[in-house]
Amino acid sequence: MADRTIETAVAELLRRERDREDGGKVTERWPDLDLGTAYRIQDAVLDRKVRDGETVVGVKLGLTSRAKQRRMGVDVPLTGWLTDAMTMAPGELAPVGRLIHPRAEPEIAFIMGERLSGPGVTAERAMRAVASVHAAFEVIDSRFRDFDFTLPDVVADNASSSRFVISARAVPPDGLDLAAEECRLDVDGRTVDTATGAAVLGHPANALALAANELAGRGKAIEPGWIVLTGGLTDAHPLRAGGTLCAEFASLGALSLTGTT
Ligand code: 0L1
Ligand code: MG
Repeated sequence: MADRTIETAVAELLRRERDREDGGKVTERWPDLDLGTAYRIQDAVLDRKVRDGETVVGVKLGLTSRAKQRRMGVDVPLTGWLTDAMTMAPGELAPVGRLIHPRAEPEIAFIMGERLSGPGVTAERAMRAVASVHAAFEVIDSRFRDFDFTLPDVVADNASSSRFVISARAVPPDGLDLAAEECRLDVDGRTVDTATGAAVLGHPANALALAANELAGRGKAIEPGWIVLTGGLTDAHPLRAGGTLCAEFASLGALSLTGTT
């Protein structure tokens, strides 16, 4: 990054995504980058994408599990944007050949039935706004070398967002115990991880409420019809061309994701 302006950071992050190139942290050149400015960089990247024709389809939470926070060395959850260009249909091959160093993680996703606007949103209020619950995979692809970042870096980089897929099967939220929802993750037919929904801030509804309250600070709300990815239940695993990840959820069903060149 050549200097300390939002415009320079935005241009560099967009260039790396386009050119499939990772690089050093924003904070190497801008050590006192604060969280508010990092979110302004994130919003400005989104504005550029929207100007270029992309549409916002939802929001994502990142670093909502303690295990992942410990591994990435960042102990605060964050939010980012989802656009139509990141969306994959179930069964669609993930274009890993067009990405930098993709990793994938199973998540619980919501489709919103009502607008959810903070501040002061509780987990109970958040769940009442949910229309349906889905199994999901997120493909993350940090624009920083070796996924090495601080909190302001990963916020500026839209929480490493790249692609995502949610199951076609829509499960009504009533009657689900999402804290106890079990998930088994297989990579190329071998079980590598298991978790429950409690891994996501104790309950995925806590992540949804957190997103609504964080967005309120940016003058925004979660809109009806939007998708919310609540955060990885397990560690993220490398996604390779020809490799397949399969997440088997107890109530939400199974979802698989295969990479291609
Ligand atoms: O969705 C996520 O949890 C990713 C947040 C950013 C951290 C990472 O790149 O692992
Ligand atoms: Mg994620």
